[in-house]
Amino acid sequence: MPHPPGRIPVVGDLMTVTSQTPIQDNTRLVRELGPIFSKRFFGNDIVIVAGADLVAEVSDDTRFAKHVAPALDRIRGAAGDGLFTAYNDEPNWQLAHDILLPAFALQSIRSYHPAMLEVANRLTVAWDGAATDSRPVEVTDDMTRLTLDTIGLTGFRYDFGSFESAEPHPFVEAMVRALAHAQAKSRELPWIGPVLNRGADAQFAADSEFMASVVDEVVRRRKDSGDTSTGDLLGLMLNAPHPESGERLDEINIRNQVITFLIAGHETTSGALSFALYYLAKNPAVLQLAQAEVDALWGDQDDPQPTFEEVGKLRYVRQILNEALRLWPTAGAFAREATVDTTLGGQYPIKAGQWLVVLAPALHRDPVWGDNVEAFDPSRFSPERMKARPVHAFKPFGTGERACIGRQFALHEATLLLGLLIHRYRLRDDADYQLKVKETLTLKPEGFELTLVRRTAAE
Ligand code: MNH
Repeated sequence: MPHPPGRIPVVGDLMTVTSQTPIQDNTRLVRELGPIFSKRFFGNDIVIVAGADLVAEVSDDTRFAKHVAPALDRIRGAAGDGLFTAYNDEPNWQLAHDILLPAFALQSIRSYHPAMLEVANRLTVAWDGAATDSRPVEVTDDMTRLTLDTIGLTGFRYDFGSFESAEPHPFVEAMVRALAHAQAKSRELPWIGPVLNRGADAQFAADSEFMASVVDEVVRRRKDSGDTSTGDLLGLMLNAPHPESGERLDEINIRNQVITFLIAGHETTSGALSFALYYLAKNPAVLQLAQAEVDALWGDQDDPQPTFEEVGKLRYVRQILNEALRLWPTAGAFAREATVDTTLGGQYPIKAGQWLVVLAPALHRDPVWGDNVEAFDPSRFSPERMKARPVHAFKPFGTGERACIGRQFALHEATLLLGLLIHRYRLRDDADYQLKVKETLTLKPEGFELTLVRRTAAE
């Protein structure tokens, strides 16, 4: 199997040890080494797959299943057997999945729409102020405020009030540090690493404890309210029995689920929105097409309040999001393990239990996407062009039964917001921002600012 040049005995492929940007490094390596390669790290081989054919194979649920890879396993220190970090054979996965699935039915997402809109209005109030003062906005920070408040209100009827504060909510700070630590720990040097990282480990424990205390507060408030309805995530967690067995989630698992949803429910959507705005600012022709779409709905209205149905009509805006998620899938990698002895690509024997990493940014640059894969072109997601492509060529939400449960939630929230922003503002990239992608398990543009100008009917 191909591997990076310059492999060192014992240590292995050194690049792995030092890098703060493993996803981007590995994506570059795919260009040099091809659609499958291995990386060695102190005697452990990690196999990375990125070719559309190979990913189609590892997406075959009769041969492969989700694997909780080392970096994700570290998150279990905070999220335990919550849905995202549960092992396949932990009974709480199926139990929680069945109990919580109704929170992601179409009718439920419809019921979240007013809260999503309310938070979008918080953002436009803040951005209108910045526009009036010609003050640039920190796009990524504000997208994080928006998505955190949205999951708080819709899932838990808890208000983080992120726009009322100049600093991100302390939950976000603890979470970002915990995720970065999990990424770093999974590539820590043997023996010396745990010693060097002692301080960081203590910080991770403190951050996990702080997140748990936020969760306990969220849960306590609901319990104190005497509200036992099952209309949102927290209501289902606390009050819904399993539809068949009648079994309920226990207290520890509820805590794990709340942390899981507070993290998974905002961090990746925030990045996706930030990348979409970056590409809109850099691609005036795309922005113009999107403006035509939103103007057809809301024309010269000064402050439109989109309905649930209208968000479904923003087809081109949805394509823009998909194209942003193609180039920068904000959960950049997920892992699969063989459930049987098998062969990959007709030549690589894989033993049952062996796992591989699917590298989404590299898959999304496979030749099936054409020969100009770096170009931002939302028309790739027109219905005709989608039909012409292999289904497994696009995996921003993972695959199989452990794929993202929040996909429709995220797409509704993000399409609503992008539609509103495109209608309301001209996006000025005064600083000529050069994309720098920060990796803390998830991907986000770092230091991205925009200057906004309110649009008037004619522009
Ligand atoms: Mn989400 C799993 C990406 C938004 C809740 N999510 C996954 C996986 C990917 C992913 C990839 C699979 C990981 C793996 O195989 O190890 N998720 C995203 C992206 C966005 C996103 C790119 C936004 C854009 N996710 C959301 C939102 C929520 C959410 C919003 C909740 C409201 N995701 C989850 C949960 C899981 C998950 C929970 C774990 C599902 C399971 O294993 O049962």
